[in-house]
Amino acid sequence: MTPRLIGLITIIGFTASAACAEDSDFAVIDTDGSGSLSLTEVQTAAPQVTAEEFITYDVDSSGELSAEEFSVWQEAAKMKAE
Ligand SMILES: [Ca+2]
Repeated sequence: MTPRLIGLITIIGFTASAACAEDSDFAVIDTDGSGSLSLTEVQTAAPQVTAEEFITYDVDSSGELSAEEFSVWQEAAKMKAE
């Protein structure tokens, strides 16, 4: 596989992941209603999300994503997809 093809596949994969996050509502993902998203909750909605990606946006290292952290993630995903 050529590096260019691998890059293209990465972009397509990321766009799919971003589109998925965009369609998901914070409250829908927060299945236990705790007001923050655990990695398990995020992966239930978007199985392609890695723990590494999750902690990148867990700015305060609480182990969960607040609504604010989640929206930062969505914005970042949107910008990368464009
Ligand atoms: Ca929760």
